[in-house]
Amino acid sequence: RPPFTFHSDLWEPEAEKRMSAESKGYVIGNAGTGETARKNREAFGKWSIVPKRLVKTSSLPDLSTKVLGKEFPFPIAVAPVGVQRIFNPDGEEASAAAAAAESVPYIMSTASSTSIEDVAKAANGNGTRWFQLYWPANENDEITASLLSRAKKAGFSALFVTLDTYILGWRPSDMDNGYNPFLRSDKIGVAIGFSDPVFRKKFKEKHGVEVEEDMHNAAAEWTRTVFPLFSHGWEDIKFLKQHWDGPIILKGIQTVGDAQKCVELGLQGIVVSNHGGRQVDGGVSSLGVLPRIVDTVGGKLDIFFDSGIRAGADIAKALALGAQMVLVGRPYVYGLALGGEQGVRHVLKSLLGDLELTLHLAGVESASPKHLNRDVLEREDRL
Ligand code: HOC
Repeated sequence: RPPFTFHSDLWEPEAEKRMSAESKGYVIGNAGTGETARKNREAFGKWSIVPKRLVKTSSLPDLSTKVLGKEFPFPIAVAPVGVQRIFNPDGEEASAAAAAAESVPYIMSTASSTSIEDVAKAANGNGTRWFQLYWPANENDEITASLLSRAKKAGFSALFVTLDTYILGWRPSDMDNGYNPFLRSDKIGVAIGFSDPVFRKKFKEKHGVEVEEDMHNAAAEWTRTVFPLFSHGWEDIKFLKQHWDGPIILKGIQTVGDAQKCVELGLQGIVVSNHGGRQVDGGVSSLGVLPRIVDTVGGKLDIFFDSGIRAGADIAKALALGAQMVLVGRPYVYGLALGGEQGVRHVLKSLLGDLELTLHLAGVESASPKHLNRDVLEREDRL
């Protein structure tokens, strides 16, 4: 039994006790020495909330936020996490249903262990669904177009394109386990690829057999398709625009220059993220780079944030520094491992309750993500 109230430090070890060595290695899997992941967490401690007193308020904080031209009741989204069936047999369907039940957008990973169409059915078509793309190389543009058209048809309304994962990082925990969930005997990460008509057609043309007749080779090919080794360039964004008529948000932005390019290209948003410290070791903290990016492009596109969120106060700090919505990743994976859909719901509800109380007690007159700003924070080293 997990401790009842969600607390990341308690739920993480409890969840890990229930996982296989591979699943555990995968979820904790940071790049290299773990320095980036560590800095992600430490960065939150560098900013402190300074509560003001006798600030007369008569209502609880309004947690609503506006992104992609729409109002959302809460400033969090469920981050794209792959292969969720390794944590619970209900996998992505449970997380998507939980997100819909809690009125939180669900971002579906290309590396899901469930197909696009099945995730769309999970919440009886309810809830906001966004699709995350691991972007195949130009030679596989036809596959990219197929994924985007399937996502559109299944009611996914925004496209989050992950830019920092053209190859997976140096992750000792996965390497020790010889772990690639796509290549496991149950091929758990390939649901989207194996159900894709264009991937299937191309595989047959190349190898003369159906995907099911040479599963191992097909899984390896799908791995190479979505993690193609080399990055695209800015000039390739036009392909995405031609094939996706909704909002496009680039995920993995860490520099002011890249954020400015997104504005120039007329994109709707960015996710300031370092992939939870799973890709580049010795990197900058995601929260550390957020303020300068907000100062340069804030108001010109929507700013999402992820990497290191574990509690309500973390969400409050990211919002106060200028993010409009925050993506929650590992915490809901622990909820999924411990309690399926209900576990994910519990984590989401707890984070939002914790955020609401934190803002309420911070003595902010208009404690809403829309009005929150740096006045509520101080740099700890300047106190
Ligand atoms: C080879 C399968 O974003 C991560 C994910 C990528 C998942 C695919 C792993 O682990 O950071």
